[in-house]
Amino acid sequence: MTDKHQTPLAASDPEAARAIASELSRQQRHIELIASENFVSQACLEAMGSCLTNKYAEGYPGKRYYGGCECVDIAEELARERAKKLFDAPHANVQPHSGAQANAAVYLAFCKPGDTIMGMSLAHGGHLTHGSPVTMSGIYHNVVPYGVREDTHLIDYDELRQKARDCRPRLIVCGASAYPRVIDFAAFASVAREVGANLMVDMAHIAGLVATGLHPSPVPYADVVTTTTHKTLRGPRGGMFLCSEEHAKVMDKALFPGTQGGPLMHIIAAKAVAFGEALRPEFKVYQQKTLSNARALAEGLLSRGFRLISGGTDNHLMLVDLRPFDITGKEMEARLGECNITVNKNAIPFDPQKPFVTSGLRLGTPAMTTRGFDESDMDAVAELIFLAATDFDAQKDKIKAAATELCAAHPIYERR
Ligand code: DSN
Repeated sequence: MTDKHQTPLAASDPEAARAIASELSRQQRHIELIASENFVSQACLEAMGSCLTNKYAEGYPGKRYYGGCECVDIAEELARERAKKLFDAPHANVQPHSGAQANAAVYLAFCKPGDTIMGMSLAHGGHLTHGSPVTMSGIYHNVVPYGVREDTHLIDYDELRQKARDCRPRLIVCGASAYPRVIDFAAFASVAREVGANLMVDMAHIAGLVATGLHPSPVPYADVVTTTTHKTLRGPRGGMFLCSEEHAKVMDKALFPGTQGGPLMHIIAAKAVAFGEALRPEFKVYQQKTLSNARALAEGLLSRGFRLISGGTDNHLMLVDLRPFDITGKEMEARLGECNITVNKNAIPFDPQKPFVTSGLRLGTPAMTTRGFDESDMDAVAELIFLAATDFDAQKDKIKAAATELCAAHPIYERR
């Protein structure tokens, strides 16, 4: 091996090293309220940066298309077995590179081009890969969306059933990326059974809550459950699916070779590490704090005059309707970003604004709970958001200083 090949990053490629160092510094100095983000453990980071990235391992443990897979087989078996235990699932596949890839495999396994699928409308809190016309799911299938009720902002289970009776879908997709309430998986399963559809649940946002019993599990109800591994589950960026033994073979084939090639063995090792962490009692305590912090943030916002979609939250996220303050999601995202508070603008149900402007913000507590924020910190964050909405020009320096101070009190990835 040449000397150059063994040179540390900072010396070998200062430009790339600087980008990474800058991002580390940004993460340390900013309050992260993007509901789908989190901070992985040092152990998980280490696994991701390991030599397992060098290994081709197409196939599955014990049945690979390459030699030399005996060590990565151990890592994948660990991840699979821990995932099964965590979610009490008969079969787990930890190879999806992302949630979108896991979902693509389900469409390939259960649907043909032109089949009808139902998914939650993106405009009501659904996900792109649940039938949006700009994705494969929407391009290849006839999509009938369902949504939330205008008066309660809760999933309209009556509408779902009526539409399913009318369109007889091949697959019903359940799951959301901006829905703050508990999802009734039994109701979805009952509709799917009635109309002879398969049911896929994408639990990406709430997987950590499901793993710890703080949200009902979709596993007993769905033909396939998909998820990402990096949101509330706090693992590496990636995906996974769970299913019964009955669907295991067709689903595994739909993932590889159906939609993916070589698995990312370093990421799979990191999934094993994260699932191991999630099996420990302290992970449940973390998830409980994520929920109490979400409630504290919601109450802090409501008491300062913000409106929340559905009136509050049962999970780790909330959707803020900014219209009482006469400001758009786009503007609030920019104002908060200027003050070291990272959020994403988000359409609210029946939003009069365009998707790139929006009337809402989506806020979540998984990341800052990992950093050790408590309920009083969340109330302080609510106050900063209020100041940004009402008195930005006069208060922006004060907001930024307060956000920086809160971050400094809860350090992350500092060398000891
Ligand atoms: N983009 C993710 C989110 O932010 O919710 C979903 O995949």
